[in-house]
Amino acid sequence: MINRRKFIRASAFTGFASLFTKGAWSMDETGTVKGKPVVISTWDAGIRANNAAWEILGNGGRALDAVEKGVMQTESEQNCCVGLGANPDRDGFVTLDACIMDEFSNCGSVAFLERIKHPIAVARRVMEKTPHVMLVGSGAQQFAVAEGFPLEEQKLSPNAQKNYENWLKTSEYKPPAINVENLPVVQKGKQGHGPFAPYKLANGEWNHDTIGMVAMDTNGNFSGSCTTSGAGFKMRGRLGDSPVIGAGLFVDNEVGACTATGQGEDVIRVAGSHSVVELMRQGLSPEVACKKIIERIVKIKGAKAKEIQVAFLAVNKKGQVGAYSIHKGFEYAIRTNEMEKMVKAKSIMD
Ligand code: SD4
Repeated sequence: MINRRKFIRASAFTGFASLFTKGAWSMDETGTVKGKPVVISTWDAGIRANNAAWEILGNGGRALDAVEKGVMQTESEQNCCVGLGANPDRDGFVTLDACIMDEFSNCGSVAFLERIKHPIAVARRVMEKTPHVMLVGSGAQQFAVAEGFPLEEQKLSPNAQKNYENWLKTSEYKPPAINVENLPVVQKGKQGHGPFAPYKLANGEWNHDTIGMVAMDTNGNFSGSCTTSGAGFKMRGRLGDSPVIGAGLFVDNEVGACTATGQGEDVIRVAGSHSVVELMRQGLSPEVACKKIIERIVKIKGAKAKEIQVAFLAVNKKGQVGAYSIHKGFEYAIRTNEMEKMVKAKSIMD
């Protein structure tokens, strides 16, 4: 992940200095973007991922190919939020989860996968070459190697090494809070409370560890992908929502697609992305559907909702795009024929 300062500097060079300015782009008040194709993805790494996806979508290609290629870009970025350069689990190992889903409701997933650079590509092979949906752990790795994916060296990136050493100083045996920069307790610089301990990375960034991407191609077909290193310093063997079809990602070609980011345990609890798509099927706009499921999580969590971040990002068949999060701070990247932007999502809490 690049931080905000670096991102704004980079965007000035690439001619996208007005990425956050209102009204400079063509999305109407219902969130409808003009024309197809469209690709959206979570957090600021999404800008570069969307560009990679656009090489396919912009040439009339299939959404499935675009969402695979798009997030492979992020998986390749060392020092980023996703892939082998990301933060390890509490035992010091990077374990990766990913899933992919196409317009025919085919889906594939890998979880607890080690030493493989592109888990999303392995997830696609699971979808296309096996009778199964999910492969995990050593079995997933064995399958990847048999499919010709190189087994990479087991070594932390320099950034992850620093983050891990920093975390080891306290090494609290609690799941860290994911994407929580706006929590008041964090802003005061105090230790978190409750079951989740907010933390800052060694480089001063907050912990985003995931990219979710959904796209509609020129034929109006949807696909989605989601790939993650999971929560940094998680318990060994922990899986979040990202590799779980229906939680971190869901696609229904008649309706649209949704992806999630944030505290995976709480996305799984409400079958998050599937629930958003089902509300869109009933006629709710993507933004309202995302909001309703965020509200459901907040209701379930009660006072503890203050301690977690969850966000959903969705697109429907009309080309409407929407997102919602528990806390302020969630943003997503969008690319269409007419624009390339970061958008700040609405939230329930500050
Ligand atoms: C997880 N949902 O493993 C992921 C984490 C995430 O930005 O979204 N981080 O729970």
